[in-house]
Amino acid sequence: KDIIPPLEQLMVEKEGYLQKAKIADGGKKLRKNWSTSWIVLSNKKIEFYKESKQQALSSMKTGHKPESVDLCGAHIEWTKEKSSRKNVFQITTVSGNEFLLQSDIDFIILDWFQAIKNTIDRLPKD
Ligand code: I3P
Repeated sequence: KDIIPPLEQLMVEKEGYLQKAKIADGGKKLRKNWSTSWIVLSNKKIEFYKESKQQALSSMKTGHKPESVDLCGAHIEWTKEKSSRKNVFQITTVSGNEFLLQSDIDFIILDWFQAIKNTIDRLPKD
């Protein structure tokens, strides 16, 4: 029998490591805590895995769920005010979750910004 990969795997648009800090959950401010995250962008959501791709793959087998962010109606913008770090942008979801993403490497963060922005722009706003 042919092995058919789950649809979600076919729709991955970009994946890689970034620095991530969640700063609000459902509109409620959180204490900022930067950590490295393996980030998987598909055509309608972003998944944040706590550590490496390896752990991400093994968590798929164990059924352990990553943090999943619905990009429908989300906003993305560069910010200089929310961090002392360079190359930081913020994603705000309809549900009031706020994430900062950062990389010291200019082209890496620019690629991610464009990819996420393109995904958001392609989605219905509500
Ligand atoms: C925070 C930590 C963050 C820093 C944040 C600090 O301290 O140093 O890295 O954000 O600054 O409050 P703590 O670990 O004690 O919570 P940046 O690295 O993004 O500047 P902030 O309060 O100005 O957001």
